[in-house]
Amino acid sequence: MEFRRVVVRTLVLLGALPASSLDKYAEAKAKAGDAKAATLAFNAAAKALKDAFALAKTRENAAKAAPIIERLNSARDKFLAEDILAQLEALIPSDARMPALREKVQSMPGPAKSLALDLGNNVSMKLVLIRPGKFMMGSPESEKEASGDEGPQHEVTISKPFYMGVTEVTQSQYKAVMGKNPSNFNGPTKPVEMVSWDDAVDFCKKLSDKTGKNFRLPTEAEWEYACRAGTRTRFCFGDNEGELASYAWYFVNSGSKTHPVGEKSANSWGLYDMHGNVWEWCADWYGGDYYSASPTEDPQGPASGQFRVLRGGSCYYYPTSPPVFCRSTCRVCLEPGNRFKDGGFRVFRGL
Ligand SMILES: [Ca+2]
Repeated sequence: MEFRRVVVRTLVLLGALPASSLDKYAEAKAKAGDAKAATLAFNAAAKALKDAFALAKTRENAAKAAPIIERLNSARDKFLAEDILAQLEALIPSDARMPALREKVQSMPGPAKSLALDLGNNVSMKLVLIRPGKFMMGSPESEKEASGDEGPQHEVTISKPFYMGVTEVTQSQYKAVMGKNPSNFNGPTKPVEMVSWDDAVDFCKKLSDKTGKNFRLPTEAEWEYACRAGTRTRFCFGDNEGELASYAWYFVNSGSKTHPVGEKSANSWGLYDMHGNVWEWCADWYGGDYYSASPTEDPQGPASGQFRVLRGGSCYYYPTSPPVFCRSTCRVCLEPGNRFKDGGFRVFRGL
């Protein structure tokens, strides 16, 4: 009973503090080893930011959200501040506080827009920052060549910014981390292939050990969000498969072999070969009916399964329409131990 009173009192006190102060308080408590107080403060900070976001949704309340932006200071809050500001721009663009708020948000520190990892022996790996947001995951029933497991199309929130490998992991990158190159189509700047899901996860673990940062495979949702880059069309550039050769190595132009990464056009978020070249392992177990009941925020895939998901299509021949597997929403799956000559991956890193 006493503990409950303390928790309630702490929450009330924390609720009175602005979000960025709560962040600092939580960090101090976490450093001091007081996990309970740190968790309470982080939760209260998250609630304060959610409240600000809700306030900024109606004209009537928008002005109340302005002081909350004034209190946001950490790089972690930059995207949220930008989102709230965008809503205020739509609701109260002439408010007297807006010029100061615009300046404030613009001057807030933000995470680095890209990362370049030094893997040794003159080998590096580039990642690009992807901001959080909402998108429509999966295909509408009307989409040409959509299959049943791509629906129902549903809104998904990617709640945190992240870094995504600009290209598929190359053979030189794989060798720099793992000390070997299992690929069938040899070439240092070609994507590594003949790697199983387990090999890809192992690579991420070794890369994490090497760099001290936490790398992993993207979830299906993160992959599709990054592939779409804000689009709702079959491909990251639109619906017209006649343009696919500008963005992808696929059966029609590849000669059924892989090509050096990054030779085709990137999508609008700076990611290359999301369509074609090699299939890309994602973190998730495959669930054919997963979309009908998946979480709306940061879905992680089914808790268990037999197969892991692959995305994006490849350079190789398939006995159907060549562009079909390159679509942003196409899902295929294989057992995690499978290695094949058009199967690779790219890496994900949280902030
Ligand atoms: Ca690819």
